[in-house]
Parts: sequence; C-alpha cells; structure tokens
Amino acid sequence: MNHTTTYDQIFAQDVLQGLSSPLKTLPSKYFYDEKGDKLFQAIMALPEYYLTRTEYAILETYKAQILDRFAKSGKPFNLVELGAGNGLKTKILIQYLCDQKVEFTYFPIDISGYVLKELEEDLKEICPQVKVHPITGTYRHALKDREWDNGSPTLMLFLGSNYGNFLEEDAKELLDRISDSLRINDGLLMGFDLKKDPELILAAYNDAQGVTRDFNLNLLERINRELGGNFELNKFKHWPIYDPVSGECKSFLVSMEEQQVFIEALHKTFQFTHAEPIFTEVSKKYGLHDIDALSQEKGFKVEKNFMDDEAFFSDSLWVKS
Ligand code: AVI
Repeated sequence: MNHTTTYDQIFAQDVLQGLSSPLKTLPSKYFYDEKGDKLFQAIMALPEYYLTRTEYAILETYKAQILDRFAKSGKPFNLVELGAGNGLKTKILIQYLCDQKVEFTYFPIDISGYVLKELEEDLKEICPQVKVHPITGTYRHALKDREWDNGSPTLMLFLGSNYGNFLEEDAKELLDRISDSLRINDGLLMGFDLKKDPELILAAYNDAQGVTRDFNLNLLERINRELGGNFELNKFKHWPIYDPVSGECKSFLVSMEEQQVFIEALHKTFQFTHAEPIFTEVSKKYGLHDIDALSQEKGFKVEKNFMDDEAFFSDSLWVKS
C-alpha cells in the first residue's frame, strides 16, 4: 500500500465519519489540497484578513527581542517549526539569525514534503549557510520522534493562529504533546489571534470577494474530485458565526434545500434536510488571560506577549518551567 492510497483511505474514512454524525462535520485539515493552498494564499492577502499581515509586522518589529534569549547565549540552538508551510513569516526570524551569525539548525515540520523542499531551497537563497533539517509528517509523529532533541536548547514556533483551528480537546492534547517534547527553559512562540470587535473578526471569515466562501466550498469540491462525490456547490451556503464569549469563530456549509449526495468511494448516499449545516472549521480567538491560563496549565510561563499597537494578534513567547 503506498502513501497516497493510505491518505485517500483516511480522507474517505474521515468524510464517512463526519457526514454520518448527528451534526455533520468535515475536518478543516482537508481544506489544504492544491486548490485550497492557493485559496488560502489569496485569503492571506485580503483586506479583511488582518491576521497574516499583523503577525508579519509583529515578527518584523520584535524579532530581536523574541530571539535574543537564544541568539545571544553563544550556544547553538534548534529552531523547530510546527506547520512551517512556505515559511514566509519564519524567514524574518531566519534572516535575523543569519545576519547575527548565530549558529542554529532549523527543523521545519510539515505534512507536505513538496512544500518543505521549496522552503529549503528558498532559505538557501536568503541565507546560504543555514542548516535545515526538514521533517515531513504529522505533528503527532514529529513530537513523538523529536528529531531535533540533540541536547541543545530549542525554540519551537507554532505561528499563524494555527493552534486556534483545533477543537478544545484536541488543542489541549496537542499542547500536552508539545510540552512533553520540550525541556526546561526551552521556548515556545505561539501565534494567537486575539478577541476584538466581533465585526472585524466575522469580516475576516466572510470577505466581500467570496474567497473564504470558495475556500470552504473547496471541501465539497475536493470530495467530488477525489472521492467521486456529486455535491452541487450552489446548493450550499458559506456561513461563519462568531461567539464573543467563547472566542470561537465557526464556519459552516448550510444545505439550501432537502437533497441527497452520493459519494462513490463510500458507496453511500447522504441525506441533507433543508437548512442542515455541515460544521467545517473553528478559528478560536483568545483573551490575554486565556493565554496566561493555558500556559500555566501546560507547564509554561509567559515571558512576553508581543503584540501590534491595536492588540489584534499576539505572538506569545512561553518558557517551559
Ligand atoms: C490557517 N488558519 C489559521 C486560518 C484561520 O484563520 O483560522 C484558516 C482560515 N480559514 C478561513 N480563513 C482562514
């Protein structure tokens, strides 16, 4: 059995399980196929999607303060990144370390080997002496294997509000694994989108051009493409909601009529009632006290929340205690 077959089977299983549950769900990790990756790139450039440009500015402004604890120690260290992607923001940090002639090894972790290859080539261009040790695989496997664990201090990066895409129980379990994978005094830089005017948050997930709608609908398109589904996309409405109490921005696809959808790979027909939702994504927003409580619960101390002037976003530097 090759890798692709296994992945297709897991996708099919997850779709079966999600569409068979009382509240239909589809896991947001399946947004990111080739088309989804492109749509997400477009989302990051949207005027309403403040997250990426805000975090980029935070890293640019505070790169020295974030890194100097490790960079100024005079010892080599490991820079480990969960979900590295194209590393656009991380390049700011790497460029700084290279300019300062700091000795470090970068361990980008991503499910896509292709993305990692490209990232490695890009990095060699901006910093020829950089040591890169890519790890292709899931967070779970990487955190268990700890390929970076060579006795040197580690700064782990989990940027971009990616943590907010995990539902509460999974999020806490993941943070336990992260905490277990680090040693005392290691650092963790976590990107958190902060609670703010609900209108701004909702607009970021319901942009005027409809790019986020297409991104959400791409889940159904992907099922059509890869699993032989017959979803009619115009019969589903993109519907994000934001709850200012929990800080959860949730996205749904709502069936606009009573309908049946057949998925060939599952040999199964799914019934949708009129107005029935499919839950597709959570993007959680945090208060600073939530960040504090979470860090303590998981055995860290917040060293500093690096924020933009409007306090839209925080890159929080935690130290393992
Ligand atoms: C990847 N992640 C942090 C994005 C977010 O904001 O939750 C994914 C996204 N979904 C819709 N727009 C962007």
